[in-house]
Amino acid sequence: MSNSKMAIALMLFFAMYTATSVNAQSKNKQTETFKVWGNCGMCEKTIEKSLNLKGISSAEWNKDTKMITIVFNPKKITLATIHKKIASVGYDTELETANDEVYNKLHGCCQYERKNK
Ligand SMILES: [Cu+2]
Repeated sequence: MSNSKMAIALMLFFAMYTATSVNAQSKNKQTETFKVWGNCGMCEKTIEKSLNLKGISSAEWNKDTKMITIVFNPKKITLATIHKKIASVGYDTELETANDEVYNKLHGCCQYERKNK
């Protein structure tokens, strides 16, 4: 094989290799959307900050719709853990209810109307 053919073969090999690993990565990504009770922009910061964790690539909460969209790697973090994390900073989710004590410590404007317990 000539040198230039060899170079092309190598390039093709790396292109294929890269494509395969990108594919494998996206297979480990799961996107979930669910409701998180809350009020304002400050809530948004608290909620999203609580999800600054290994295995979570993005977390976006919308104060108008109260819906959060999370992109995560289910091999590194489970959806159940994510719900618990949000509840641990004072916010009710569809699956978890925040502790009253934590809720009471939220800023006055953040004391949203609780979900029906
Ligand atoms: Cu708030």
